[in-house]
Amino acid sequence: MLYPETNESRSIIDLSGAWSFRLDDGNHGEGYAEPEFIEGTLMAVPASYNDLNENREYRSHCGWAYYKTSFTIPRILDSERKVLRFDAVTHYAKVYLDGELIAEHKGGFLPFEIDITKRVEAGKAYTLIVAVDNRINHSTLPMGNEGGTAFFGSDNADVPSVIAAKKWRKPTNLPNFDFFNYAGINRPVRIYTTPENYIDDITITTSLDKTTAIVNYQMDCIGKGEATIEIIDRDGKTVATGKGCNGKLEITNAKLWWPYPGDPYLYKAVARFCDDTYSLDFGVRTVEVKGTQFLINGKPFYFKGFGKHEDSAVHGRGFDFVLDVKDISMIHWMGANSFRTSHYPYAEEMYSLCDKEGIVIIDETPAVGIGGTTEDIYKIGNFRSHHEDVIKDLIKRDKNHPCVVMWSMGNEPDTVTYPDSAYDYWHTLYDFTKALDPGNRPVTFVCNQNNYERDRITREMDVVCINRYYGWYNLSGDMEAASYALNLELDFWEKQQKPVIITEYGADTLPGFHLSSPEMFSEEFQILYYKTINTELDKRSFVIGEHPWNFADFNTIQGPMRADGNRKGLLTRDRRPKMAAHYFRSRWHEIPDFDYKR
Ligand code: E8X
Repeated sequence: MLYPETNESRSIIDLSGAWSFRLDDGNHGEGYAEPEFIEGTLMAVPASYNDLNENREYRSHCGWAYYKTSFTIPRILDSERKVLRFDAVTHYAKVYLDGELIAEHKGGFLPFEIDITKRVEAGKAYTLIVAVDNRINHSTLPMGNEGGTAFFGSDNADVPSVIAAKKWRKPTNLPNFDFFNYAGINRPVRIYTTPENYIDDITITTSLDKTTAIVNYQMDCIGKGEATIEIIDRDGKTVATGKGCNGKLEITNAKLWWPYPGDPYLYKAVARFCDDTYSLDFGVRTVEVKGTQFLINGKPFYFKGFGKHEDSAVHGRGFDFVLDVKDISMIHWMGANSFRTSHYPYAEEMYSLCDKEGIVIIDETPAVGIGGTTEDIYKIGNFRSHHEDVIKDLIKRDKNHPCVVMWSMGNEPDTVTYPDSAYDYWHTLYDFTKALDPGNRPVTFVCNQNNYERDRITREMDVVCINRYYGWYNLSGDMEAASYALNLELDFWEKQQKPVIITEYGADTLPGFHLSSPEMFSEEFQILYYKTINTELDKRSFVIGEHPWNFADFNTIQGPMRADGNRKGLLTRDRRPKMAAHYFRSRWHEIPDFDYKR
């Protein structure tokens, strides 16, 4: 799916700004409210609605919320094809144009679009209503607990039965994941135009023959006409051209895309079809898992970076380009070279920044929280087809980004309570994902099941990605024991002969809390924790990456284990460095991006 662009043949009408808004009051049908009901309250789009009003309901809401705006298409665009595109509506959307339901979409982190050409006339005003459902359960990704327990929240069981029996509380929307369930129109809404005959999608894959790049392209063209493509280098020089909707081009003496501080060289592909034009940046680079190494352009890469979140004060999970630019700056400042889009696909703009800045991405689906029940989630849950849809849409959206080097099918699913069901689910999904990616990238998922001998799937992934908290959640505060336990596990992984990335490890830390003798939550402990674990990781050549959890503090549901959210950040939520950020800055500027482990 192409990201909207303005050029000689295409235009964009941005619907960002102030929309009318109303939380459902329980008296409306499933996802529709009359326009007059939605009058009155101000809401910003794009943004999560949860932190944008002082009414407590905005954070505890469970169900539908309604947004309303209006638009008019300029007469000069009357002859053009018109498409209404939502970059992300979290988690379920119903879209009404002048009262008519024109689309529904499940999934809160990937774009969807509706061709409205035949539904609108230039010069006329239209009312757009979007109903947004924030409910999460065993059929959604991320997964919720349907009135059960929150990831770290209190459990119904501890509510005196006499109260629970009276069902004193409204339906709850408890997450089985550790981030606040921010909801709403979280990313931009636009109407973009194309000519009648247009380019619907472009796929570019590259390979290398010595110093010549082989560029395979496929343009999905709608309508009748001639298609051409032109490859332009960074100096504006045309280095290859082609005719037809698909073909193979060669770039001699090609410049490769390298992670920063290497040169993330980008070429521009200019595709033309009839009167339509679309320009797409792409990079020439190879990715391959070989033995226990992760090769980029044939060289063993070492992942230095983080699990992140799209999370900030006031915006919630709402798109914040300014923050993305700041995050890129902090990533460079710390000497990092990568991050995982934990635990959902991020906004498209961030991937384009990472293409330009040479920052490597592990691209993750919103499949987090699969488990949290004593029953077999793979039997009682109803999420497989949605999971496949999400993977299809993720690859369709991100397939051309050189910064994306691996797909993560999900985070911390239960793989040991019912290991056979888990194996059947994830093994087949791995094959499904592999088959979909034209770029043939490695595929993984991220596991936190400490019972690594009972978990039969993690070891089958192209790269073993494990979240481990020895010294925090287990052997709390005892770093000597943590080091011992970690080594017992690393001995197990050594035998699997797979590359291993520690995709999460960390300690909640209160900035400014200092102790002469390190104890949990102090800044000194966070550094002791990382120094201890990193010393052990450095001894293992098959460990090819370290991603502390988390890049920054982030918001979660309230609960006895969270003091103003999750505080494991190397940075505070407003991106100020804790002492551990300075520790990693000096460590990572010393560690090379390639050939760190021989
Ligand atoms: C944590 C992280 C959480 O924020 C992340 O989204 C997933 C969790 C740790 C592993 N991984 O809690 O800080 C969970 C351990 C459970 C005992």
